[in-house]
Parts: sequence; C-alpha cells; structure tokens
Amino acid sequence: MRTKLDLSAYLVVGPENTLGRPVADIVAQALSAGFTCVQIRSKNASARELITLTRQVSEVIALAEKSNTVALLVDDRLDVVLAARQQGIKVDGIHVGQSDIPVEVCRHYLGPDAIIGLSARTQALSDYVQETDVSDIDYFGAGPLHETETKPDCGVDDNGQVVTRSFADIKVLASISPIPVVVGGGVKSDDIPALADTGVDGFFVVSAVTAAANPYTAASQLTTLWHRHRLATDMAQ
Ligand code: TZP
Ligand code: MG
Repeated sequence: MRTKLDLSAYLVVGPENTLGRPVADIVAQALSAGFTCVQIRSKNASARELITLTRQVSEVIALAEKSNTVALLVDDRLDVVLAARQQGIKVDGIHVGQSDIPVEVCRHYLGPDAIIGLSARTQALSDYVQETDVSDIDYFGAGPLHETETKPDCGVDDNGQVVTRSFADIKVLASISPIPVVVGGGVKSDDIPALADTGVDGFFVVSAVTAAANPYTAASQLTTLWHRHRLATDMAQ
C-alpha cells in the first residue's frame, strides 16, 4: 500500500516526447534521479501501444523497487488503465482534464485507492479550486507556467490567448487548494527555486527531461534544486 502520494517531481512522457528513445529508458533515468510520479501521456499511441508502454514503465518502477512510492498514472485513458489492470499491470490511476471522462466515473471504475488527478480550469482558477467538489480528486494539475510547444493549447482562454500563471498566482493557489497542487507547462530548471517557494506540492515536466541530451542529468538538476529550495523554505519557517 502506498503511504503517501509524492508529487514533488512528476514526469509526463509519451513516445512523441523522447526524440526516438524508449520511454522506459527515460523513465528509468528520471527515477534514478529521484522523480516521484510518472504519467504516460500520448495523443498518438494506440490503446495497445499505451498498454504496452504502461507495462514497460510499471516494470521499470518495480525494478527500481519504487512500486510502493512512485505512482504510475495514465493521461486521459480510463480504458487503458482498466485494460492494464486486467492484465495484471500495476497502474495507480489516471490524470484527466476538464473535457475528459468525469472524475466520479474514474473513481467508480478504479476504486477508492486509485490516484485521480484533474487539470484545474484555466479561467477563474482560484474560484474553481475553492469551489470544486474534490471528494474524488487526489490532486490538481495547474499551469502553464510558460507557453509550451509540448501542449500549445494549455491555458488557452475563451479569446484564444494563452494565460500563463505567475508565481504569485501559484502561491495563492497553493494556499487555498484543499488538495495538493502540481504545476507544469514550460517548466525548466531555472524556474524550480521560485516554484518551490510558492508552496505547491510539486512540478511536472515533459521536455525538460524527455528531450534533454542527458535525461538523468537534467532530471537530477531539477530534483536537486527542488529539494534544496524546499529545505531552505522549510528552515526559514
Ligand atoms: N499539461 C499541461 S502543460 C503540459 C501538459 C501535459 C505539457 C508540458 O510540457 P513541457 O515540455 O514540460 O512544457
Ligand atoms: Mg486530457
């Protein structure tokens, strides 16, 4: 049984993000560098490919002896999570967006122990975070911190403009959210100190690790900065 959901260093990855390198290898490097949560996300892969990727990543997590501490989630695809589970693959849950399968449906099918993450609404974010029924949600994903080519529609408002989140916005969000918050979208190592200071529970990245020449080194830099700045913030309190 998982004792605690650790969202501090959250890798989102799919085959389209790795510059042709195997997803499982990138995940293995991120795990060695201290990443604490993994989400498989692909808008191109078939259901079968996603199930295979989920199996491979689950095996990599098991090999690192982190099955009880590192959560493995799949973006969007309740069908894939259910099929993977039915095949005996250890997958911990799902991350959904505002227009995906509703969280209560995910909870119904995945059970009380599953991890369910929801991308927080872009507009009126603080009202949304305070007013949403969070009984079926384990964490909010919020962003983008910066506009990002990995998901160009992230943060697009009704006028078609990308709304990025300031560190001040994120600090407010962290203080009012009844559940953990993880922030991503264009996050690079330079952002980590300020992000750690906001009080959010973690950062998520795609390209900062998956497109790095050396994913292990890039991942280590991110986790080291996060822990160093968290420690400094905790000691200052
Ligand atoms: N959800 C919101 S932004 C994003 C996702 C999956 C992509 C972030 O990618 P990157 O490469 O870290 O900017
Ligand atoms: Mg989605």
